[in-house]
Amino acid sequence: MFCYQCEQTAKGTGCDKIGVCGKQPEVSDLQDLLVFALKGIGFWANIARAKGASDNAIDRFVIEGLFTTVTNVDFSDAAIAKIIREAVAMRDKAKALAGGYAGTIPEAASDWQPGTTIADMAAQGARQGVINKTIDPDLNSVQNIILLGLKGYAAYADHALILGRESEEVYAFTHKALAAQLDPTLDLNALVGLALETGRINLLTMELLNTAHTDSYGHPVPTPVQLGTKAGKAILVSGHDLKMLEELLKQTEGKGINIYTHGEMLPAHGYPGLKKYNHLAGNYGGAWQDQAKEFPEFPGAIIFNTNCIQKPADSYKDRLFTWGLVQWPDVKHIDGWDFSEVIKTAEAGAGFADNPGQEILTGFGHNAVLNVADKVIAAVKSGDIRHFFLVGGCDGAKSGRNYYTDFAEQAPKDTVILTLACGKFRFNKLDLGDIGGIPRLLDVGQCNDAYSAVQIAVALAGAFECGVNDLPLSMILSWYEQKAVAILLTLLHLGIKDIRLGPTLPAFITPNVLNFLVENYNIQPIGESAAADLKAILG
Ligand code: SF4
Ligand code: SF3
Repeated sequence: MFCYQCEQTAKGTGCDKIGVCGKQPEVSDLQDLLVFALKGIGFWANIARAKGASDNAIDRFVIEGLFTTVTNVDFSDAAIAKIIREAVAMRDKAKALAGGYAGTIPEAASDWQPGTTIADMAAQGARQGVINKTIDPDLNSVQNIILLGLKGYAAYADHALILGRESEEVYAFTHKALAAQLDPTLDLNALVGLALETGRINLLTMELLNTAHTDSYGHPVPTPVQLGTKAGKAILVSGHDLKMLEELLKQTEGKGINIYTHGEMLPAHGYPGLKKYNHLAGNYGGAWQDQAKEFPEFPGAIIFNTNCIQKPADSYKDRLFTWGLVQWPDVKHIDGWDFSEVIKTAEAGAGFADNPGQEILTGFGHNAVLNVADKVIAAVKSGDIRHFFLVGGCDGAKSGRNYYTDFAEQAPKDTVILTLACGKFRFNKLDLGDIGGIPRLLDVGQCNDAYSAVQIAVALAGAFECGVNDLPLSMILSWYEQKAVAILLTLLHLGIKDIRLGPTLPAFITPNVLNFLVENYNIQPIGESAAADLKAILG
């Protein structure tokens, strides 16, 4: 195995024996074979589309296949082997749709067949890893940046699809970019162009998902979220999928079961169409990396609908469920929309007693923030707000991530912090007060709500008649998995400069590619201390 797609990769260079995330070598090799198969599908689907032919089943399959390989989604060798077999059938379908091709057919798009056993398939995958020694390392680096960006937005496209939204433009680009992975004639310029285009398509996908969310559940409104517990049986929902949460809320109504959010589900509380359920009781626990510590104490059923699942301890494994593309070997998987088994498990659990706790605020999507735009603009003009920070992104286990807590704590009182994604758990319980009624900490939502943050920044730039780079706004980002890569590409596509990124820089970026990013975008690693960075930014 060799995998270097996430921030916690071994020694900062790559996992080559077992994943730090818990991914077994065989699973990693199977994921590589799946990606290889998806490139082959992309090759043919891209040709077919140029001739005016497409197939929605292929389009959707590729998105789901890519999302399957995102960090902390699918740890099941049997599940991935099944998807590989389906992928080969999809490739043949795409090839038939393309109706012939006169050029050279790359190996990934040839008529290769998967081995009969999982071990055979893993051995095939081991030969198709992400490091391609036959090409220049910088080209390979940008190829992998594109691939990881595709994986990232595939997650968002999948959530949008579950709510009935999809985009031909997203599908067409995905196939084009997968095909490009097999094209040895593309030079660095062409690949960098594709990487920025990946960022544009991610923006489009996040917009699609935002529309799907707000059309289904209304625009988020500022909402206090209980961190304590309510008497009753309990189910904990972790992940990003709002539709799955809604279905569970419907199926548990009037049953004396309370639903708690975990991690990236926290912003669900801000949506009128979800907060209307009285038994959406609160948020339990911190970000994903704390689950092994927090889940044993949860007295009910727990269900993951997307990343980030970790190896479950025996103390809660029999109360744990997966849904959608998430799979862990020997953990019960709910296929479809019937959650009765989860409900039964919750009913058998002890449940919580009444124990009210702290309340935190969520629900500051672009609609809510722009509703008070006049107030915000006046506060900037009067000098009451000196600077905005977007402190957002993924959380993770590294100790260096304390930087983000320090940053929020030490940001001067005349600054406002916008935050999103699970990195917020580092500081969302701090009472940062307000500036003339505007809370100093605004939770914009999930990682995909980076779309909302972009809308806020663009609206502010419009109000001040300047570019986003000229706003008193600094972006302090934390990354962990591939959705963060997609979002970073979006920010680069928008021409946003001076981003500070941490806790460490990605292993898949070569020194030359990093130089390119520094020269063109002044992207920089977070500094030694939050205090020093705050001083450098604010002067
Ligand atoms: Fe290692 Fe991250 Fe890959 Fe897991 S996803 S194997 S931790 S690089
Ligand atoms: Fe977190 Fe896994 Fe990235 Fe959606 S839940 S941000 S890490």
